[in-house]
Amino acid sequence: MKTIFSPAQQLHHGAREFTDGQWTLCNEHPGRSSIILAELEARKLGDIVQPQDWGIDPILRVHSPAFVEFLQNAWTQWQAEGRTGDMLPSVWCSRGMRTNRVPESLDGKLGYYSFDSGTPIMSGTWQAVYAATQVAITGAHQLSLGEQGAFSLCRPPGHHAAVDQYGGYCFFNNAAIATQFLLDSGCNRVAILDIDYHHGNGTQSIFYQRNDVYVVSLHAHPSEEYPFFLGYEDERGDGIGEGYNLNLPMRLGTDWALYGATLDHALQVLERHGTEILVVSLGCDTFHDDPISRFRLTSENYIRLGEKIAAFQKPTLFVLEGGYAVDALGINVANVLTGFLGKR
Ligand code: Q9C
Ligand code: ZN
Repeated sequence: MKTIFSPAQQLHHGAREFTDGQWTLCNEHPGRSSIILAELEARKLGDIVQPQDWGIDPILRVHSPAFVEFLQNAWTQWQAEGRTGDMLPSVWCSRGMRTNRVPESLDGKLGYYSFDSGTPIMSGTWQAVYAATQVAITGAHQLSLGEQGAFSLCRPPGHHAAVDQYGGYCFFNNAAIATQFLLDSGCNRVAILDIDYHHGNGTQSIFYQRNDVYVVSLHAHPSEEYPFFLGYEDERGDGIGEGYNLNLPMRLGTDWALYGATLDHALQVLERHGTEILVVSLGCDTFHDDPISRFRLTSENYIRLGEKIAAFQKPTLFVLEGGYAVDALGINVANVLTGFLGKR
């Protein structure tokens, strides 16, 4: 099974995010991919290859042209204004405000196109987020060629990114772009299984009114955890998409006993739906030692998790999302893939 990775993804390295009233070092940084790559190489889990360049069109199948153009030009415009720090928003369009006007000012645009203060744009962001989409698409292409599995080692992650909004360390929704690419390649009954600790609000919103992609997400309950404003159990899809979205939120402190059982349930639902191809938004921030999360999975649990997904017996694309306990991240991600490969 191939891992796809582009060194250009490392060009995104934001300095700080805003947490607890303080500037803290970004949790989402290049060291995350480096440690995963090192562990995959040490375990000889398959070739690590660079992505092909599929251009911008597959991105535009998911994201709006204005949003893509904003991300492409934001840093250049920021520099032209003589500003030197990372770009971070500090005001957003909220209830009662004008949500349909794009301001001319860069600070206004930042607030218009984003939803949190943890996701800086800097000099290498565009190159990295573009590369991450190509990594995701190349993984999807592997499946369309008939491969049974592929791992798109994406960073920055993607599942919080919506059609025209970024946040939660995510800019382009890599998993959604890969999924759309599979549909456009003639695949049917593609499902997304999101097992990042956080609800994939972006993925949900992209497919919410559609019946061509079934989206199932296991995550910390949004009443207690980021992103707070989406991911509740009563969100089941809208219009023709009704019944094509399933949220399985769990309380803080959840361990493998509940998590494993919930994953079994999710896979049963996907089986009943008739899923033919699976895109897994893989976050290892469900780990007990994750610095920003409060689930209690162990490194060993990730092997079992990979085995469960293997037992589902569908071609599977893993797309990397979160996971911030960097010392254990390589082991945890490699454990998922080891469990998956061992039971194929
Ligand atoms: N300092 C993923 O796991 N927390 N994203 C923001 C601001 C955001 C996590 C707090 C957590 C996002 C892909
Ligand atoms: Zn996460």
